[in-house]
Amino acid sequence: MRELARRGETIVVLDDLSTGKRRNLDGVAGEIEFLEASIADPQALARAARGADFVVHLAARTSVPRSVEEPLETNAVNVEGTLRVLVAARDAGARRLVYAASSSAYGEARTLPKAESMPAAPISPYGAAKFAGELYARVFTRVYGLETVSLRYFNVFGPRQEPGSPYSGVLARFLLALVRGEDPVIFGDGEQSRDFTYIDNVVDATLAACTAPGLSGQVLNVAIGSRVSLNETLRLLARLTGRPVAPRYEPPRAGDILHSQADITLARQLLRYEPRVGFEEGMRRTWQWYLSEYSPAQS
Ligand code: UD2
Repeated sequence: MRELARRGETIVVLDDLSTGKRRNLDGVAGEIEFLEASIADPQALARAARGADFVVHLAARTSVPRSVEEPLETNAVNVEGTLRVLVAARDAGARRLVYAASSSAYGEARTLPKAESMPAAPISPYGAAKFAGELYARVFTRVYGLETVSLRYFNVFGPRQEPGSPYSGVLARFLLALVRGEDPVIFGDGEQSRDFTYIDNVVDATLAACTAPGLSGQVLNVAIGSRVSLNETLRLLARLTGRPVAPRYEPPRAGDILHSQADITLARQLLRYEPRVGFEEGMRRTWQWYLSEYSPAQS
């Protein structure tokens, strides 16, 4: 949002604030038309999409374990909701829709790194629903001529990510625990690994995907292209923060993938994408933000 505002674009945001906060738009709120509404609401969607050249569809019900507990709700938002956004973009005559797909589509695929040419094999309701969104996007390209691009984001993190729910992303949860002087929880032995991707890289790829030529119907990985285990992550955090880190180990979660790492060759070629912020630098910036936002002295 901030980058779009910086570029002087006209921006409409539709968000039901089910996980985000109005405050996250501080500093750019004056440059944005904000509609507090859900993607389940076709009228609100039509209003938001009216006159849009590009629709970036980021709304989702995240979390693998929540999808295991509530598969119907996950489907309603991530599949039906995505379908509604596609319909609204089509009806508004948008030039292109960029869909936030997920690395969870790869599921059990054991080969690393994971390339777009590998078959999708999701192992959670969340992964299945996000993959279904890709299929719908491609079908809309083929049947209605709406240009679509699906970006498989790999474990995005950074400032403003909500840390307060059991379903929040693991790095947000780790950082909140450290700020509060609590022990982070690891589900499993901590040797599972992720291609944690700092938000600025995701913004670069997403904006490039709006305008790069010849992309319609494509599915592309967006990541850093390396992986780090949860145990290594906590060791790095101990070093960056200078605080003691003693994780509590609990049983692994259902639907969890063991290792995740992207091949980003295609995004490099087609989007001229290059991750600008590495994992460690991203963690440093994110820690600073959590520190200023959540330190006991601040709240
Ligand atoms: C999946 C997708 C990711 C994104 C996300 C949205 C994969 C590989 N990634 O993320 O791209 O779509 O879903 O929700 O499918 N964990 C702990 N302690 C905690 C919290 C989590 O140990 O307090 C573990 C968790 O069991 C998992 C890892 O950390 O092994 C990452 O969990 P997550 O919920 O941050 O993200 P993940 O990989 O399910």
